[in-house]
Amino acid sequence: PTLKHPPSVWTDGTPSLLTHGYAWLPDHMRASADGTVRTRLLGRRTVALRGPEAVAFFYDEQHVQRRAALPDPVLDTLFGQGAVHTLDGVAHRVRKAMFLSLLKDEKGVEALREHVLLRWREAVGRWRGEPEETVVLFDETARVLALAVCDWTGVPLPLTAADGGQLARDCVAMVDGFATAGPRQLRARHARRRQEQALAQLIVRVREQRETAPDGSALDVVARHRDADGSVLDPHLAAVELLNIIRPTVAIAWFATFAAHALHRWPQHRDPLRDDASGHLATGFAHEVRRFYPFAPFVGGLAARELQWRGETVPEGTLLLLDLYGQHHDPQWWDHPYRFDPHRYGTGESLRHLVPQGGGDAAAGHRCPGEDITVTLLAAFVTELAGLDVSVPDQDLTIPLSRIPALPRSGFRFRLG
Ligand code: PAM
Repeated sequence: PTLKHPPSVWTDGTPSLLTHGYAWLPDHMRASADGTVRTRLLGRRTVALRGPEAVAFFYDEQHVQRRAALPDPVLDTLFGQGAVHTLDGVAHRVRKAMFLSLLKDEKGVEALREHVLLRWREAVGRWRGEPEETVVLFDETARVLALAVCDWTGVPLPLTAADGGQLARDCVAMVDGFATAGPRQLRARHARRRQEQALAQLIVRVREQRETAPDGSALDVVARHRDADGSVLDPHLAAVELLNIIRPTVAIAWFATFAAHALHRWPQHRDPLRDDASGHLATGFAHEVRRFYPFAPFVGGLAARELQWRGETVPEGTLLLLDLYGQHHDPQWWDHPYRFDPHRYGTGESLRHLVPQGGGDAAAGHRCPGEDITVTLLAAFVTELAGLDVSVPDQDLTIPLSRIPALPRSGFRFRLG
């Protein structure tokens, strides 16, 4: 949809963002003469940027601060109050190191992949037992991921329901409801409250040694973590950060569903993926899914002081947005950006401009620390999905860009065989 009103610093863009979704910022960018968008969001002066130079500018810690940047409707649903996303400087680095420490050795990404494959094969076995049944891929991958991430984090099941269903549904609800003022926002808040409460009680039991957390597991590490000031996290905050491991892992279900959509839409990739012993093609496919499909529209932070951006003065406290989705479809950085091409990363186009989970450095800055997890698990799903013989009944596979987060409307339904 084209914008009826040009971007303006006089009118608030929030209602327009909520109705245009992923198209909002790219539409503004097209209408802007200099590739920078000036508007207001939630009443705050906002400047939106795009491109590699903007990524470097935005991820300079001297430029952008996260404290007070995220509004409550996002914190009360998606990330949690007090989360690592809201910290700056030393406090941020110390908390962030807790997340990174979980991915260091053989107990890290590879172990999580093994858990996911085990749970996935369990699910495939069940579907084989009921060949008439139609599977909704989004729901099933969310459940598989919820079970696997509990296995990996040491969070005992059943926390709320033995099949991982409730945890999966709650994590999905938290992500699904962060960018809306409608009923999905309320569902997300409710889901977060329920899981925070259950996990805070679990942390207390672990600390009182009424529950064992496997040595070095995420549950153990979060329960014992000390912040920059030397204090352990209060149980509620520990629950928030435990959820910041569990929920984003479950959210890989969005990418897995997009991958199934891509395999269905461009079936020519299926056979090469079946013969892809090295896994290179599956990894390229995973990257291309993360570039091509809509997930995080942009990231934001506040100007830490008065800044200069391309000769323009940006006042302290301005909300700075980095246009991730738009950058991934800008022909300045991508050859035929609307072509789905899993080979593009091996032939010149680099991962440098690929920022679906943020840019900069994961250890020093706010880039997602789970990016390796995402790529590894998504590539595993791509390989598994390419290897399955499925029939895809008629369904609505359109992906409305007006809805954040987006998903094929049907969730991708299929039958085995
Ligand atoms: C997760 O953490 O569960 C992974 C899913 C996150 C998807 C969306 C990320 C959006 C990023 C930032 C939101 C910024 C909103 C700023 C509003 C001013």
